[in-house]
Amino acid sequence: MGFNLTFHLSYKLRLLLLFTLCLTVVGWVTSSYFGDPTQESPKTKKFLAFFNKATVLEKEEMVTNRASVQKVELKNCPHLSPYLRGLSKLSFKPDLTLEEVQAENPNVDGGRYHPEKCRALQRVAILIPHRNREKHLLYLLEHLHPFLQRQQLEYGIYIIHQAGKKKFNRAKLLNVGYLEALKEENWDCFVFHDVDLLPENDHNLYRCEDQPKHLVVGRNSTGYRLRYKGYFGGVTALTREQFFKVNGFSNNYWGWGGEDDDLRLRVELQRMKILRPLPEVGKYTMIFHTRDRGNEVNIERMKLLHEVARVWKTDGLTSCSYKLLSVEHNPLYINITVDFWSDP
Ligand code: UD2
Ligand code: MN
Repeated sequence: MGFNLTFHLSYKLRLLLLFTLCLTVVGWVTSSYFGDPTQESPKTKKFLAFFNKATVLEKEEMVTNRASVQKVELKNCPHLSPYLRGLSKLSFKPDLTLEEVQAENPNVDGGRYHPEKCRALQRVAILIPHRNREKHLLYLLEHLHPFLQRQQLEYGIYIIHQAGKKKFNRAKLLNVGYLEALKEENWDCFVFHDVDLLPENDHNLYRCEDQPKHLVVGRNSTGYRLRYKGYFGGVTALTREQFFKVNGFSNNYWGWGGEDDDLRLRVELQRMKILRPLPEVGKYTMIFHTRDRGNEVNIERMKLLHEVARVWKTDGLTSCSYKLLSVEHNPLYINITVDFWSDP
């Protein structure tokens, strides 16, 4: 019986204890649910702060993730840019400065640009042979940057500057431009561009086709007519592969003339065809100039033109040797300065 009483008591006690425990738990739970939120315990506060921070971080991460996804998933730019204006009248401000042109082109970074809102269809390197034509260069930069941006291209402008006073070699400079530009970007398309030629119509697209393209159909000085059949001078566009296939330009044309016809022969030897825009589209203004000192007419040019079929494989990109003096990334262009050893 004594045993029974103890058992009974302890059983009641245990029930009571259990009941009190339940009450405490219910009380605690309800107080933390319905209690004054400003009365949170330091522990709860800490937890809530951590939780809030984690949520903010997670939200931020989602935003950045979305941004990077957007970058990867940028849509291709349209085949025809909506920003084209057609034929435009060119103007030449006599006191134009490089600083002004820089201020007009805040989106160009180290001579390069790419559209913000879409993925350019081609990456284009513009190669400009240069010596002692600073004023022409300034007008070309002023005109070409907005022109190329209206065409929604990804591009880089390279000035290949021949140092020293040796005879000028336009073609070899352009070979250097191709080789050096490819060291920093795998450009799809190369536009070989005289410094003094300004395109008048932005429908003249600075991108490459499945055949080499001659962009200058006519100039102001020649009544906008093609100079002669097969003429391939001034501005041409070849893909990386097309230019590689012809082994680039010849390196042997010192002084004025012939190097453009040589390139045309190389293109024809590879059974490629030359494309041209419509006359209305392929209009250029050439800034007036006289023949430069150090670029006298090359009297060897006819002889060289007869040898193209025999020498093109060994004279060109594969044999282009030069002394690289500097590569500078200026705000509006990449300046490559070279010197050549040989001079006839
Ligand atoms: C024609 C061709 C050009 C080239 C040249 C013969 C056209 C529109 N252009 O130009 O592509 O075939 O005949 O070589 O048909 N340069 C300098 N500094 C110099 C010399 C030349 O920067 O001291 C550069 C400059 O980019 C110039 C280019 O070489 O635009 C061609 O020389 P040019 O303008 O004297 O020859 P041009 O107008 O007869
Ligand atoms: Mn010229």
